[in-house]
Amino acid sequence: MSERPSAGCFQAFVREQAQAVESALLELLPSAQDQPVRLHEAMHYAMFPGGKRLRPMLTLLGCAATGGGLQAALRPGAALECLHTYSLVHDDLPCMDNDDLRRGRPTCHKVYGDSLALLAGDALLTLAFEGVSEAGGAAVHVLAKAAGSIGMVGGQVEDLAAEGDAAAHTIERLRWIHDHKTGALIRASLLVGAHAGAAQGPGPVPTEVLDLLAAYGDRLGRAFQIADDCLDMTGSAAELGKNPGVDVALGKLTWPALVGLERSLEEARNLAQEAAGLAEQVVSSAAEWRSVARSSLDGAAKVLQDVAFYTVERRT
Ligand code: GRG
Repeated sequence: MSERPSAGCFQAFVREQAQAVESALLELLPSAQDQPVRLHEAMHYAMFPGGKRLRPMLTLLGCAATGGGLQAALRPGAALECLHTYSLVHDDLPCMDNDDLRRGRPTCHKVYGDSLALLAGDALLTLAFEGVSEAGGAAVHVLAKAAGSIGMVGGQVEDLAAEGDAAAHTIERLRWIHDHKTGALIRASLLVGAHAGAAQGPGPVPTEVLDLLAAYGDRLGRAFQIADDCLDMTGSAAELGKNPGVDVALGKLTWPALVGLERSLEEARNLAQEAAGLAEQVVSSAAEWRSVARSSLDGAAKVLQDVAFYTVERRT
């Protein structure tokens, strides 16, 4: 495997953009003092302080790597984080994974009760569509597909079904679950960013650019979920902000359960390497579309490459 490019530049990007992302989130959410206060408090509780904010960062990167200005991607990126947070709130409910720790604190339903946590998740999901609408109809379409029955929710359904069906555990089934449960939203985060930045472009983003960005997102999503499966086995509650060992306890279909930790991490690193190669192609085709120098997108390409490796090596 070749050397990791520009190690650390994704973390520098996150540091630079973190404040703007938090501000966009605060602007998008109704105030916690608005009626109904308890509902809005529950939404704020789930959102702040957040986790890694990976999805809004990917929206910003999808925009930057295709030549757009970051400002246009901030609210759409906040929308992706709302949708992601809804999925975590629902995932933690007793009828799903039944978890009591998330982002280092008691889960939303432990504090606000099951009904309000369910409704806070619903409200975050709906709010996500308000926020993403600012990136145009194509972005709304991308998010709707990624979040629904042929995307994240479909993946969650198959993940739950696989829990009680150890005889049918295969790599193919696992890849399908990961691509839908996790990958669909990661890929959508990038694509929404590209659509958001197209307002300043010479027209809609060409299919070729979108396809390359989607292919990059597919690799990133797979690598991310493999790393997540491994961290469930090797991470601590302090590192993860959630209880480790849940996958094993629930008899979940995971990469380490199927092929072991070492082979799982090797697969994740190979995917990151593939993603890094695709990042080069994304910016080259975007530069051609916008008729700008390829070198003007070099910085974005490096961050896009680095986030792929960060995804595998992270401890949180
Ligand atoms: C409609 C009832 C109903 C359910 C919605 C809950 C659900 C469908 C889907 C859940 C999908 C899910 C939780 C996938 C796991 C994805 C994943 C690895 C989440 C952790 O993401 P991080 O590590 O979290 O980015 P932070 O806290 O850092 O944002």
